[in-house]
Amino acid sequence: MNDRLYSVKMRASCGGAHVSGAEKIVPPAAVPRTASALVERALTHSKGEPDAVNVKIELAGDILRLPSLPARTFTTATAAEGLAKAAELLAAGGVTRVSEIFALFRETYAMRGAMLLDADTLERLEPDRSRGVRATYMDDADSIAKGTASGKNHYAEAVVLATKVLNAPGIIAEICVSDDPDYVTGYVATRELGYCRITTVKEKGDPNGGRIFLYRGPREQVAETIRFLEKRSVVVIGVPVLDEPVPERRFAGVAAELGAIAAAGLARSCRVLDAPTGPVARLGGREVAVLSSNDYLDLARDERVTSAAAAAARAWGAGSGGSRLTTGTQPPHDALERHIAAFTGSEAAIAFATGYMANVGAITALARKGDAIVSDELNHASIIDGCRLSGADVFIYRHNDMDDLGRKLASCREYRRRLAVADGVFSMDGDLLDLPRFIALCRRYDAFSMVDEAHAFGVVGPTGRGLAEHFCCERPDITVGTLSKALGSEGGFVCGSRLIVDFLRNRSRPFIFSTAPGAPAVAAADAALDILGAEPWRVGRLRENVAVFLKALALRGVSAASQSAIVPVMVGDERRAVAVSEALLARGFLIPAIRHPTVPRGSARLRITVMSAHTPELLRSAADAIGALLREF
Ligand code: WAQ
Ligand code: MG
Repeated sequence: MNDRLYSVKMRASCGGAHVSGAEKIVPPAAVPRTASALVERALTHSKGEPDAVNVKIELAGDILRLPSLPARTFTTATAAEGLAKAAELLAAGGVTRVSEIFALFRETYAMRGAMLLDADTLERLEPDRSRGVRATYMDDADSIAKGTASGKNHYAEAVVLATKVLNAPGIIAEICVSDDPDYVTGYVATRELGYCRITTVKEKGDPNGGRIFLYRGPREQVAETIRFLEKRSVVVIGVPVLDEPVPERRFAGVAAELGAIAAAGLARSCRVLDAPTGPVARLGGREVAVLSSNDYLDLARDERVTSAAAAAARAWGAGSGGSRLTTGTQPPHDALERHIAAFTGSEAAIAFATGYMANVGAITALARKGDAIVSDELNHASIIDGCRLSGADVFIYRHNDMDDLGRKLASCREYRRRLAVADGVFSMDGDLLDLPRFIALCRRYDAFSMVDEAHAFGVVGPTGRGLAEHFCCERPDITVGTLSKALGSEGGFVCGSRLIVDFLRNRSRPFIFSTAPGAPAVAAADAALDILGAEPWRVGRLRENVAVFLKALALRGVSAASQSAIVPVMVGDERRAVAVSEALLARGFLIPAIRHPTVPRGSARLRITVMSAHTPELLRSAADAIGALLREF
């Protein structure tokens, strides 16, 4: 870079009033053509023909090189929209009293320079109020490198100016509206947000415009700030290329979709239950009975389980710090997997971070393009997602219709591999898979049998070991279970033969690419499994509670059936289901309305889950309320 640079400044006026001005910092060889380009610009300015043009050429002093502010564009359709955006940006930059600041633009028109305002008191700080403060001696490094005075480029010149201004001591923001009646674009610049172009900030034809610099700092420093703005030579490096403004339609599309969900009565949000997981919670400061938890055996808050989690956190850390195949496997992971295998009578087990991942991970590992999956129409979303992700051809059979399953399997003989998959307990209906026939059909057609026992584990079978125990039959090839429901912790698992488990460890992407569950959750599940083994009465208590509840509903004329701890009460219409659910909450019962897309449209329902910790009195009063409200609505 040439050491000697010249500042070339142009100023045009008419009848003594400022018309236009511009400047460049250029090497000596570029001075003549720069001067002539600026004069040409003065004579063709849209604000009018000048009667005097001043050109000043002087050696620039010491040059301060500053990186450009980042720049972005906001597309606005009207002046009002643009000013609202400017207000929002200024507020984000810590400037309040924005409307009072905008009102001052009525006074800036005749000024050559900018208003310098105290950002908080709005006092004028510049000594010459009719002239204002002029930021000068600055240019874009690129135009110096090229040695040219490129034609007027509102944008690049404004970025250069704003970069210098925001580097002046105490300046926290700048707002600019062009005084060119044909140029409606302006900007707000702050230190954090950079240069924010706003495509429309005034009406076309409006000659009013100006600049306001906002200062926050000691009064003694103001003179230094003005000296910096008016005298210091600055070259700005890397002015960003001006992007085509892109209107932000993507958010509008999402907002419309969300609006449609709400309009259909299907909006959802999370409510905060302010209590440990269990049969009672606090909701909005009120105590409610929870009849919708998956913590079937009341183990999530059991002292033995929470102590195991706390001890594991101290012994092994809160998180595992890695995936299972890198650094995430610790003694608790190994112990839990052996414990699950022993409890279920399987050769081996493999733990996943969630039950969802266990389903997706098993299905996508075992089936791919060229394979066939035969899946119950009411299977859980995680099974459906696993089927879709696998790339296999998917055949849906009618809910629990083993004849249909047989036909579908028979039609898939030509595929490389077949996998039949079903929920053990169907999560929205509470009924059981016909496991013996399911396994027999899979055998006949050499298909993998896979059953998700998320809602069966700890619930179904005399000691909670699931469907095989209930039906006194063998296990499917692949059993998926969860640590998050009856075991009161979090995570999922697959158990089966050593072959299958070894295969999943090598092929299951959610297993391979997820961070291993933390030792506290793993140790909690292990402790809960100990309790489940030692206290099978919990499973019996749960079954008795379900019987009490079903009988109470029947006595009140509400028909419901269940072979698990999930009791659906059919309502049908989505809004009616929501109304009943809300009325139940008002009476202190937390029972959600299950709607589309979880269940088919028009089959909305109340979904009650019974816990071993519910008292028969509570279950009877819940049945009372359900019966009364179904009649009322
Ligand atoms: N220092 C201080 N204030 C100035 C300076 C300066 N060097 N130059 C102009 N002003 C004040 C003065 O009051 C003008 O009337 C007012 O600002 C507007 O100046 O597309 O063209 O040169 O990204 O008309 C912004 C958008 C264009 C650019 C701004 O301002 C884009 C523009 P103008
Ligand atoms: Mg102008």
